[in-house]
Amino acid sequence: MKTQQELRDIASNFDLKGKILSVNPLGNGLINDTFKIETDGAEAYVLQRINNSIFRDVPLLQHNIEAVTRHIRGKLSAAGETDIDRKVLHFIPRKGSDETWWTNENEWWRVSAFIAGARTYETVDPEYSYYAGKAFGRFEAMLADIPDTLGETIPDFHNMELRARQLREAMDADKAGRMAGPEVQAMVKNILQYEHEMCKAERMHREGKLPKRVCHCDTKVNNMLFDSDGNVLCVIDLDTVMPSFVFSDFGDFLRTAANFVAEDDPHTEKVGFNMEIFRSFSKGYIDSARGFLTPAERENLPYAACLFPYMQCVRFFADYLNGDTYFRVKYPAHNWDRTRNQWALFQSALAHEKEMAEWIASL
Ligand code: GN1
Ligand code: MG
Repeated sequence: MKTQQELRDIASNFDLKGKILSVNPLGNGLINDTFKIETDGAEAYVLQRINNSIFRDVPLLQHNIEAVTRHIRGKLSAAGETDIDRKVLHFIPRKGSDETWWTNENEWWRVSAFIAGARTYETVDPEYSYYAGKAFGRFEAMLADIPDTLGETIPDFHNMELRARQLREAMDADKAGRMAGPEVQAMVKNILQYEHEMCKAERMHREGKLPKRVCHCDTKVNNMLFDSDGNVLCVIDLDTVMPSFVFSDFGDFLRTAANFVAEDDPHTEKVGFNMEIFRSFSKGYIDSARGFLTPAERENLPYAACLFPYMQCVRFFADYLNGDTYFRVKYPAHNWDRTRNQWALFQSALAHEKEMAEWIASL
């Protein structure tokens, strides 16, 4: 834990307006550490320590983010939008530099302008899901013609074949000695049964049937800012913006928004895939993405809705077996509860796959 003084010292490396009054924790991400900086002027800021053991190339990551935010700002202004500073993130350079990060070679930090009067939600109703679908579809649509080539900030981030391989490695190494239990063994068996089916996207890509596009890749519900009237302001948490399949953004939103409970709720009997959220989100998404989606992308959206609970189940499970080195945990069985939860969600999504396909075809 950093002291107030340490945080203020880090923040003072950036070109901020006003005098820093306080630096306090903000939000509940599982990877980076986030703080809000209050100043004596009109501006407030968000200070973040970028988790460098996960994001190994921070300059590449910040170049991606700057390219994306620059491109979106241009699109918004060309469309005659107002209040653009609240609709796209803005990163603050380090003092005396153009670079938007500060490092002591051990820790990496950055600062963005705080967007006032914005809220995040952990759950959404059907109406907000529709807006969220439109916003993520629009995000991808705006980035369809970005001139910059973006790097992969986490190579093969949503590659299911890699995630399955990492699970096998975790099983073989059994670093935390958690493999023996009968429930863990049953989970292994369940997961492996669907491995081939769930790796379909990678096969389609190799066969030239599925493109990579610039996607957000972390479309959790709480990565979207809404204003006080419920309008979407902007998409945040841009560290994972990179080339991927559109399935990433579609599937990961539903993974969080269409679950009746939070992703770590241990009461798996309450977990389920909410079709009402699915219908409104997919309608919004297709309303803005219709112009660029290929038939293969569109037809496979129900697969994407199943893939992401499955992939997240595999990732949480591998981390549980590795001894919780990746996702922040609050108690020893936290990743195990997340694994069971995502497995239950995957089962429920699978049961609705046909119904999803009919709905998508009707849009
Ligand atoms: C992580 O940082 P956060 O909480 O927004 C993770 C996502 C997972 C998510 C699960 C870089 O996102 O991929 O879906 O946790 N981000 C990274 O809650 O691994
Ligand atoms: Mg987040």
